[in-house]
Amino acid sequence: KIIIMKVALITGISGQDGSYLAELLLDKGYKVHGIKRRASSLNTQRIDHLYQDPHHPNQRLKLHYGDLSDAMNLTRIIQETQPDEIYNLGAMSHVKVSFDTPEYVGNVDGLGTLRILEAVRILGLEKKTRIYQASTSELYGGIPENKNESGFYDEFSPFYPRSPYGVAKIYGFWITKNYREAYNMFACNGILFNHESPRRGETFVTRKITRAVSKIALGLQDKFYLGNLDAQRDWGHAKDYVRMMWMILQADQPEDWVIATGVTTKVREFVRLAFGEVGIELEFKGDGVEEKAYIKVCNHKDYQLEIGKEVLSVDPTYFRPTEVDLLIGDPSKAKKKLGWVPEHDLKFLVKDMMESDLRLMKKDVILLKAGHKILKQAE
Ligand code: NAP
Ligand code: G4F
Repeated sequence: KIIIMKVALITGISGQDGSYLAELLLDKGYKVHGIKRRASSLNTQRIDHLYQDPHHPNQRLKLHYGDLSDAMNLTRIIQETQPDEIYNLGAMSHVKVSFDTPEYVGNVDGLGTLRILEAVRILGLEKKTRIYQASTSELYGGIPENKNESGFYDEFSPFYPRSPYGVAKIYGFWITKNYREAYNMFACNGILFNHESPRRGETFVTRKITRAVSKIALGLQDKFYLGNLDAQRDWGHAKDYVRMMWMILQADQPEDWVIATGVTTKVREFVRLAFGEVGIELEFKGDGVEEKAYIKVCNHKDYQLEIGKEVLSVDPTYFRPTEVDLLIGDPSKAKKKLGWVPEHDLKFLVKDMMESDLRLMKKDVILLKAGHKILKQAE
């Protein structure tokens, strides 16, 4: 009996989503190819556990050097791997950083999507290869009047991006839709709202919080700084969202899909929840840039911090030139048509991230005791 193994190609395989998606596809029996960038230091920590012996005959994960700014390289990799499914997750994905590197972001996040689509077309793979494009809730820009009647952003809500990242991603969204319509390609956008995990990049707000709270609880750091505490995000767990990426490419028709939890939470509340995981209750005082958080109650036997200690201040460095104030999505279409049900809620997410970062930071306590210097705070 011949078993036909599906082949997937993932750009951005070394990122948060790429690593969970690679795990999922390998579990499903896929051969997985991933594109990684050449860097002066190792950048595959999130997938190293999947890639222990590249010489093993049963190794179903293969990494290729490449970059979304290099059309020849992408075309060659697609030609060599002949994928059934391409997941275009590669991107400079930090909204604040995109204000500092707008041309680069336009090239990689916008034109990079075109390069993938065009390579598939040039190689005559339009019928064979299905394409998932990592679109984003940043496309909506949080404009209040663009929400639907129930107060959510859905597949019909107008876009109004508020950063070079959002503007580049809107090109990726439309070029994907255009290639679907123009060349009958199975190319889909997942409009994903924020999703986090213990593997989230250290400079996104949730991970910055769980890392800092863990360090403060363990006595490795006194306080930390954030930007806009009033921003609201619809935060889900990355594991639920990569499952949906795969479901999108198994659907009968190529379409665009909103993936979200339907619940929105302020950054300040995320801070409270993270401290709650180490038995600490906070008191917030002051307004705007003067706002600070202090320890009000501390009742965990392992984490004893002084009542009244200042643990958080606002630093305007982290404000964005244009902010997306509030995001909340309606995933009804994905639930109804594809049967997607998220398995994790915000409470679980915070717990998962805190447990992981506490484990990680405890290693720093051991290093500190051995006389090593400790990592600087992530920005
Ligand atoms: P991430 O952790 O920042 O990972 C991004 C990946 O893209 C990394 O593997 C990175 O490689 C790679 N990359 C960056 N520049 C590249 C380039 N020039 N050429 C090729 N690869 C490049 O992002 P994520 O959270 O997993 O998100 C995955 C995708 O979904 C991104 O496109 C993001 O914009 C989008 N998205 C994310 C969310 C979210 O909340 N997480 C929501 C909506 C949409 P290195 O490891 O070498 O840096
Ligand atoms: O965690 P963030 O940096 O994520 P942001 O900007 O929402 O973007 C993420 O989600 C998008 C989906 O909507 C993705 F497309 C994108 O790739 C990325 O994954 O910031 C969340 C909020 C913002 O309003 C920000 O102003 O938190 C606020 N914030 C407050 N203090 C901070 C900080 N954000 C960061 N990164 N660092 C702070 O100190």
